[in-house]
Amino acid sequence: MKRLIPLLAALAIATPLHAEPVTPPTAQASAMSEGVVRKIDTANAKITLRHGPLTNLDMPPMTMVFRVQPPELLSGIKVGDKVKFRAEQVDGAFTVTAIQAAP
Ligand SMILES: [Cu+2]
Repeated sequence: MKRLIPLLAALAIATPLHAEPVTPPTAQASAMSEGVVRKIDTANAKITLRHGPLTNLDMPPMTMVFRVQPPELLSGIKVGDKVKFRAEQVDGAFTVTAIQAAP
């Protein structure tokens, strides 16, 4: 009986804690950033967004003007919309290359 005690203690220590579920990162989610439309300049294909962190551009949250390419992306977007968008640097200019109103 005396010899059982160390064995039980070892078993108790060896009992695994339940594993954390591993959530694979979604490529789509990491590529799109969040923002709010502050201003739209259709004539010049520009949009002012208050945006969250842009991980792909290493940019902190701020309000700034982006070029929009193609300009047709602006149709269906209006001031005040919460949006998900993709920003890239195109010819040195920060450019929105995809945008959609977020629910
Ligand atoms: Cu910015």
